[in-house]
Amino acid sequence: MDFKRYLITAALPYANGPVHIGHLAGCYLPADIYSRYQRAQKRDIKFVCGSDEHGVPITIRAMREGITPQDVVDKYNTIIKDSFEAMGISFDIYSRTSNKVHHETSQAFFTKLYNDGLFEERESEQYYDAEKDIFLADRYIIGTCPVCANPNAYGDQCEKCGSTLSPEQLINPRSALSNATPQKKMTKHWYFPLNKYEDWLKEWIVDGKKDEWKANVYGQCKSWIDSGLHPRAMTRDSTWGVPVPLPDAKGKVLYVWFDAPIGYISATKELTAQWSDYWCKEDTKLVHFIGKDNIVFHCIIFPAMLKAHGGFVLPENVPANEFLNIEGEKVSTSRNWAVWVDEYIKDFPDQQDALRYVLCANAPETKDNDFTWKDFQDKVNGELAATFGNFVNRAFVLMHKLCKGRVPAVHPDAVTEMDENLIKDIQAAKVKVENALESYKFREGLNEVMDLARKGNKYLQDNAPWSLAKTPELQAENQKRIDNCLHLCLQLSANLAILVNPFLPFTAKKMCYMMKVVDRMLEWEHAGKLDLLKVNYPLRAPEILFRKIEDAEVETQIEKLKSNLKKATAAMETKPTETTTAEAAAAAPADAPAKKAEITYDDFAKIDLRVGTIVKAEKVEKADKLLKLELDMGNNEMRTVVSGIAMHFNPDDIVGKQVTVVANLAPRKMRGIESNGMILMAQNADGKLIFTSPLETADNGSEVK
Ligand code: B3M
Ligand code: ZN
Repeated sequence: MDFKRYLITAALPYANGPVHIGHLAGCYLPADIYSRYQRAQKRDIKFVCGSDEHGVPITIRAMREGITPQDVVDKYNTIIKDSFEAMGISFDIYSRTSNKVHHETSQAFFTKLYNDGLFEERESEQYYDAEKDIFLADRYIIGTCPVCANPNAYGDQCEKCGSTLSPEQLINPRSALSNATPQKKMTKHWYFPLNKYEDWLKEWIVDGKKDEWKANVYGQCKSWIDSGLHPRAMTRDSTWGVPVPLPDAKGKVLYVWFDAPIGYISATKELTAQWSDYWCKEDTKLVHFIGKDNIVFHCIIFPAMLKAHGGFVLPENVPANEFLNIEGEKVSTSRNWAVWVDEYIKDFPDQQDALRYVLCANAPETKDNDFTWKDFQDKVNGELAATFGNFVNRAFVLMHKLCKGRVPAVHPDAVTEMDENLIKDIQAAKVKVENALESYKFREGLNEVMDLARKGNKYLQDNAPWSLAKTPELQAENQKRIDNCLHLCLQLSANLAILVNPFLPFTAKKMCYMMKVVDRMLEWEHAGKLDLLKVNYPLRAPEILFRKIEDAEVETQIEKLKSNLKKATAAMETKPTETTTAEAAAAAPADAPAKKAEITYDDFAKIDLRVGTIVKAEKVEKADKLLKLELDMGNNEMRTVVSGIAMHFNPDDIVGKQVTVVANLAPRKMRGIESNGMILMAQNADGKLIFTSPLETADNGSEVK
């Protein structure tokens, strides 16, 4: 289809904390590159985003900081917005879901589905805090982790050991609000019948998007659809959110994943009176940029909602990225293992493009990728400065020195094959970058731009105009070659500015200043042209495009990461920690038990599972839940493992039992005892732990596969 307009969205970040560079790499940077490119193509585009200001993570943060949820979102909305602006993320609007227009839009959406008789009403039992008279999301239930004995684990996850939990698994569960023991109480919710859209989704995605969507996105969708879709509750018991617009829904709000994507619509409404052109006309290309943890919501649930409502376009593509790790480890906001954008900007003012470059060059487009400060330094110094910056700088310096500061003429009688080849390269680069960007391959696109800069450097080196001008006599003799060479280098610089503009807009702007051209030169149609700078036009002296990153700066950043981690880990010992994912946190009424995210075989293969026999078990002093176990691991190896099973077994009863041991788990100290591994057990619905020893006795130390 020939699209007349583009509607580009980037995931609405939760306003419960600042954004980190993983967020940038995951969706905001690619979305911005794409939007800038489309604008340069002079296409009709709207690029919308805003803060996601509802959901449990925000109320948790408020509780912890002793402020209201409104205070939380006001604070972080500002920080996030400023970070994006500073990094040059060029939203047409950055809105927020607490706005009136959003409340109205999402309520109207809900009401339409309700009036169409779409929702199923269901009653289910839900945890409840009788003291505070309030239903409790899983996150609001705190207790001791059965795996690592962390006394402040959440009802959905232990942030210390990373285990996924349900409230039933917690030892001594208590309400985070009052410390009361949670009870169960009936509550009513409205369910969206996702199952009824299964056939349609199959046709639309499984059959329809196979060759278009990225493999990671398509694969996740297919596996969701293949495993069967179920009705999903679209309301929650909470005081924070968009109120459910029904008379019998006091104390209930829209599920945050119901209202948040509608936020894209509300933001467009706020942006333009023509919003419905972008949302309702078939020839709009709707593209959602997101991180991989949001795939199901954008590819399955939201499209089904749009379809059920009727009258809206559906996403043409959802180019989700994988995750960016930091220094080889997964980002963790609770452990403060992250590079925060607002801090980067303070530490590296005016180095936005350096970060944009490294994040795009390392973008986790097809698999998780790693950001390290050393690599940051290498890429900025060794590629950006040494290749791109160096080429532009030399072209300008030489032009000032050998061509009187003006764009030299071309002398047709002195054109060489090298000139002609470079011209072809310039023209080809436009097409290559364009193809890459149209197909969401941003790393490839950037690489093509750098490749052209590399070719420019080589051309300059091979032609060496400085050696043609060693003496005034020599220069006079060679002036035609010198002119042709520098003319071409300057036209190439202008082309580089156009091509790099979507990726590194601050740099493109500086280059325009140096070339004394207006921003219009950066329009995409000008790429590939060789008359962008007029002959005899005086140009400014070059500016340094990229400064070098010093060793000391890198060391400071690495130190900062480490000390942040230390502080956060110490804080975790004493109080419950910051929340990470909100979907996990929302008080999900009676949906199927949460599945864990899919892992690859390689992920699995990292775990060394072995059989061991408990030869000794004893209580750990002053720790009700812990047993210290001595395991015979075969091959004369004995191991100490501290396990949180003391509430379930007498030490004497379990001696002699065989267990499966996670044998390569990093050692960890508990109550002063170093634990070297973890034993695996099953847990019944009533919370009882069961040994899953092999039916037959295995040799100690044998591998479990
Ligand atoms: N706020 C989740 C996240 O930041 C969520 C995205 C909403 S997009 C409609 O991961
Ligand atoms: Zn734990």
